[in-house]
Amino acid sequence: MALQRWLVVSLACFHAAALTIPPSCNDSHVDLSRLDVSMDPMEALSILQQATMRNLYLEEQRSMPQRSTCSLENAAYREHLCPRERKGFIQAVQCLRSKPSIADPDFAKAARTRYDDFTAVHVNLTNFIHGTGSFLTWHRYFIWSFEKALRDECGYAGYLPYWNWFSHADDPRNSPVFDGSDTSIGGDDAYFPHNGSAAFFGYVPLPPANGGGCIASGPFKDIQATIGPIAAGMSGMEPPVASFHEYNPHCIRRDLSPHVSSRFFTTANLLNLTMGDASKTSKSFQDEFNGRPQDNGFMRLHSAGHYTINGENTDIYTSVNDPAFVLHHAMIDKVFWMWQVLHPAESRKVAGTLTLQNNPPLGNATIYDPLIMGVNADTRMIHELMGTMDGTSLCYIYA
Ligand SMILES: [Cu+2]
Repeated sequence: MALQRWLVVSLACFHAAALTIPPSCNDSHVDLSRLDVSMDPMEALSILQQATMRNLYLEEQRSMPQRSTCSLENAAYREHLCPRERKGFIQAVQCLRSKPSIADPDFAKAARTRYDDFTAVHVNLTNFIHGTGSFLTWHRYFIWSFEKALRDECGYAGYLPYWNWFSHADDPRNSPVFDGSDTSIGGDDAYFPHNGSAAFFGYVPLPPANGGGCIASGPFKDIQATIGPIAAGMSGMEPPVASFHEYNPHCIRRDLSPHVSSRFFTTANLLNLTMGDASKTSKSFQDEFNGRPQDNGFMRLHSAGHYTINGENTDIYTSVNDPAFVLHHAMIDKVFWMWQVLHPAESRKVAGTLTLQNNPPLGNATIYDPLIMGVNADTRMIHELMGTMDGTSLCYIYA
């Protein structure tokens, strides 16, 4: 039944992208020994996806019929969207950007729209949700809340798409995500001369690419944000605001660059995270995902996404202002989900501190720490966001 449903969902839009990731739920075997650092990362991702689905299927067979209300039969699928579906997603994001903020002005004085309510909670909590034990679960809950708002408040019938980093890693400008077409989230085609970006708070200098200007194409052409910038790493950006409560209309800049994506969106990095040394423990997985700035600016996949897009994405506080944020973090969540399913013994553990760079030192995170979403969703504990099919509000998987 689960296999049948997968086919129905995948074929509904009849797009080739989904068909390249076949369901392997009841295949007899997924040969993980085929994984090799020399293979194309898209192929490696496909094999990992098949192995993940097979594990979920086998787990479901073992635990039936006691399983929670969430199953492969009724779980939401976040998948590649065909152009028509992408338009639906884009229209819903635009809808959220047109609705008034409902946040308390004491919390989000510069917010004007429902979209800004999401930026605001990310900004206010930045020092407690990055480089911390809550990083992966907080951002999982964040994009889920965003997806829920699109569906409940803007009539979106689908689920979140994700930016597949490994497609067009050598040429992100021509990715369907960023190619400037009306089914993309826009490009970076307004050239703006600048001196590049300084990643990791200045540790890692990056060269400029060919964009850098405001979004000048696609459905988010000329959009403005009102919160920030606060700590942008790209040169020439508007000066930082004195306070994140300061109302500061400014455009969303990008400078799509293969410099980082071609170096870090590799098969070796994907396999290290999901099956290699970094996959062994919850701590090593999170450390590797977040990067090791002390190690010659080794970025890994989270930071690599932000510094492939550049512009507003170089601001750890206000990167949410760019609609690309949610697509990037959906891909992070997909890799997190795959790792969890493939490493069940470690998948429910949390590692890390409570503050960015442990400053101020407030101790280690536990699974009972709160994940705060402001007006966007109820406060939950970390352990409630650990599984995407655990019978909490979450009930989704990735295709
Ligand atoms: Cu973040």
